[in-house]
Amino acid sequence: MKYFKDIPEVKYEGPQSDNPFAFKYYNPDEVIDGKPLKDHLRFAIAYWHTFCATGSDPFGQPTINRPWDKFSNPMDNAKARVEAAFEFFEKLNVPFFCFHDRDIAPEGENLRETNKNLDEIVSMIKEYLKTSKTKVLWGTANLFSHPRYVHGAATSCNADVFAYAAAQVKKALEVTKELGGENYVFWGGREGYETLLNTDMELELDNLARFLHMAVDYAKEIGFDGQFLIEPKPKEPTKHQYDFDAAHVYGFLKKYDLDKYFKLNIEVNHATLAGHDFHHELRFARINNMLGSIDANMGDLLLGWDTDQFPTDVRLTTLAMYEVIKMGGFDKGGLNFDAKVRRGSFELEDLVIGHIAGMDAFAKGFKIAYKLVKDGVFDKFIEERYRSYKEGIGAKIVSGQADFKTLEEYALNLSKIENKSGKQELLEMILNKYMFSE
Ligand code: XLS
Ligand code: NI
Ligand code: NI
Repeated sequence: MKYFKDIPEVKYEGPQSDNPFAFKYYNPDEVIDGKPLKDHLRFAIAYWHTFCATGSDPFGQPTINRPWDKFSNPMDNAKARVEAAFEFFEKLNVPFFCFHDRDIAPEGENLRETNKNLDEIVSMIKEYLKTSKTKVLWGTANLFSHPRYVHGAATSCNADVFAYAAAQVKKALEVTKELGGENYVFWGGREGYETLLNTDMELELDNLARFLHMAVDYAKEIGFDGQFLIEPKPKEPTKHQYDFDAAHVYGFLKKYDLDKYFKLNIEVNHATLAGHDFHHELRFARINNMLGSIDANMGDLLLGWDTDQFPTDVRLTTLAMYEVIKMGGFDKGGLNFDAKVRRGSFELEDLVIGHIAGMDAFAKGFKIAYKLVKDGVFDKFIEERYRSYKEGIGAKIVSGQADFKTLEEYALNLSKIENKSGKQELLEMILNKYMFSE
């Protein structure tokens, strides 16, 4: 216990508290619907942002200097980072964390050395996990930072790169299994293109599917029973990412017979980059039984990139938790704070405060959403709105008894069509009422 010694253990103090190091709305042990809040929300910390981010951006150098990054040897830094991470997990009493292979251990001279580095850190983490209350929500492989992935990994034009990426994912799967990870994530990294003038889109997509099938087969072979997740994102780093949004990924998985092995990891900021509400992506995933997990952050709508800010917008968290509750809660997934403190928030305590703000916003959102679901506020309205499909011609359409001819006959005899108001303003007013009174 040394890196965060000036920061007290974060406890629930309630909405009256002014203590920046206390939860105001997230009481982990508060039981709602027979389950403590911490099990509803399943918060996770993103190793890369929280322990590796330096605050550098395309215009400027790092602004963040973490005390665990002080060694000249990258393996010494990696070990110090593990110590800092578990100290941090304990301070926040957070149940999970997520990692990329390269966040926890540095690349070596070659793949053998890289794997050796990883093994060393993994055994260290394994020791910590024995006594820690924090577990692994998901693992993944970084197939985008190293220059070898300049043209992509599974969708690279270079078969050697495909092979290298396969070897990396093989190892990352083994490691995720060894650390007890409940999920394994594929985020597209550089799987996309910059220009079609040099791209065989068909081969690249086929190869991506081949790659994912190999991952599924290997997971079976080693007995990894975690949930596979794909994280859609429309652009950045490439101009066009193949895993554009939830609907794209769903179509891709269906085409290649992969849908039964995968669910989706939906990220707020990726949804908005795709021109969707976060709510839209979650709803699409849920109704197709594809909602697996969430990368919890938020963007800035005035900036067109993935700013990965801590989610503090309660309307956003409410509508997100609404979908999670409607799906019956998370199974293996959770809420991973794929979020980083701003470049200007370079003090150590900002890291703690960022997470508290995010956890409070989601706890509050959960409570509001729970009431909305329990009172059937939107359900009742929606049921009434679609009532025409419960009887008469609507019932025939839904049950498959109608065809164009019967519908034409019906329409020819219709004297008048009457529509009703969609009442959007009323529903938004009611949503606000629930938000303000909870
Ligand atoms: C990047 C992604 C990434 C994934 C994990 O935009 O959000 O952080 O979650 O590779
Ligand atoms: Ni993410
Ligand atoms: Ni992202």
